[in-house]
Amino acid sequence: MTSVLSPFGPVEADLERLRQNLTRLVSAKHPILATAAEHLFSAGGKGIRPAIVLLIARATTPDGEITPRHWRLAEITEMIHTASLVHDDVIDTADVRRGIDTVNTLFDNRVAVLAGDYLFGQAAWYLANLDNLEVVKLLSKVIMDLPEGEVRQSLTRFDPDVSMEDYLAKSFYKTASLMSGSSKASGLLSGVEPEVAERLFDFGRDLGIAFQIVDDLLDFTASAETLGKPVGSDLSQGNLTAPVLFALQEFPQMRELILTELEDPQDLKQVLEWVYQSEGIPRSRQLAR
Ligand code: GRG
Repeated sequence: MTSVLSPFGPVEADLERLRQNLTRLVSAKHPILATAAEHLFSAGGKGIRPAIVLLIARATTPDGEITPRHWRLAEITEMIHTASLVHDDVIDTADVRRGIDTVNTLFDNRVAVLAGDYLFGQAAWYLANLDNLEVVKLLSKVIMDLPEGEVRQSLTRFDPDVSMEDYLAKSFYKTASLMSGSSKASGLLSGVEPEVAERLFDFGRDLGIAFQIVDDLLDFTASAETLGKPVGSDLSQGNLTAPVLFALQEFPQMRELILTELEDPQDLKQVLEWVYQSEGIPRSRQLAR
């Protein structure tokens, strides 16, 4: 539903068209590969990344129009994002994504890895066809950044010595790189001045970091219905998310608890809840602090 307060209001109908286009663009010949590659598109997703591309197009083209090349960039951006989700679910052995079965659950890990590869290849194909070398370089760098972020997350699980700098770097690679790269690319396709293109990159980067922090908080506080996946899945895997980083800075016992104290030190959600409880902070106020 379109809300007057939604920042996506001006592109809400465009996003619907984009979702239909994405399914049509999958041209894998083998039916299993085609079904697997389309699977997450069928559940939609919030479409934040393509919405940003389309909004920047409207703000930077002379008549506020979305050109065919901006459309294609929005589709490429969502393909890259979806490919990374498909691979991420294999790494995390996740069952549910966007409220439906993950590709690895619907088929198996082999098909999911190949479907993610297919989507990355398809994104590269359409990217090359945009015929803009600077945009190709920008988004190729994004595709390199995604595993950079994932490996940083994987290798720091349950590590209470992770710093805020580590957290911000990981969040940039994993989440903000795609938002910054595609924001700048949208401006470049409109022919904006280099200085404006850099500001668009900064905008996407800051938005991406903020988005990751909110995503981390929701993993601790939301409900499974609103999240489209189980709550606490990041914490139960030992990811050092924003509320953990905050508690590590605020409460000295947090570090010790992660290392030793709890019966099951592998569940950071339990550790966090225990610390908030011992500090006398009711659940309703945990977010407000
Ligand atoms: C590039 C080969 C290659 C591998 C990718 C697995 C991996 C390496 C990267 C994972 C990157 C990842 C999954 C980051 C998570 C970012 C994030 C906050 C996702 C959730 O975004 P939403 O909430 O999702 O916008 P929807 O479903 O709404 O699109």
